Amino acid sequence: MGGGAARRVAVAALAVAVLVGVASAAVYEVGDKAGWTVMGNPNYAAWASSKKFHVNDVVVFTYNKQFHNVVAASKADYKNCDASKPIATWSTGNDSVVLKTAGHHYFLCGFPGHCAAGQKVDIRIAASSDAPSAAPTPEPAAGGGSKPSSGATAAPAPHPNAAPQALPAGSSVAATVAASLLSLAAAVLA
Ligand SMILES: *[C@@H]1O[C@H](CO)[C@@H](O)[C@H](O)[C@H]1NC(C)=O
Ligand SMILES: [Cu+2]
Repeated sequence: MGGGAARRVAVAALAVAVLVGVASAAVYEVGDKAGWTVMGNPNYAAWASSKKFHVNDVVVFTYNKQFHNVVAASKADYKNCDASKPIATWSTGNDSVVLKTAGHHYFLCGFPGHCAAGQKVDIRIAASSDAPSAAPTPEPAAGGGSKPSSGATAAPAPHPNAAPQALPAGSSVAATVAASLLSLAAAVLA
């Protein structure tokens, strides 16, 4: 490979690296190595407070689906360990949840007794983090029937080729840099 080609590859690789860095949010395993369980009574409050969550971060719940699940709950239901009115439920045993809004995201295990035994976690994204909106997560309307308002949804497939325009707000400066690098790479490769 000639020097010119090597340089082109290097520039393209740099542009891709910047793009990927901008597009990727942090991914956290809930409970770290312990996972999502009641075995050993993991301290999920300590786990959550040890992280600094941002909008679009991903939390992964890994567990034996025969014994556990993941329920997104309102603050009141979280407090009362009431899994009867889930905002959303996951049950594959390996569930990635994107935290799409600032504020609290409440999760608990819906299996009898597990939440009361401590299998619950309150994941809070500070309003001052680089959120598209500083508004806290609204409480779901009492009585249910409304659409999930937590902003917690199943993780979409990763988009390694996502265009800079598709990037979340808050990374606009970095996205602009990435876009410039990409155009540079495109120009050099042309
Ligand atoms: C969970 O899913 C992710 C992504 O699909 C995969 O990379 C990972 O190995 C899975 N983990 C387990 C414990 O199955
Ligand atoms: Cu459980």
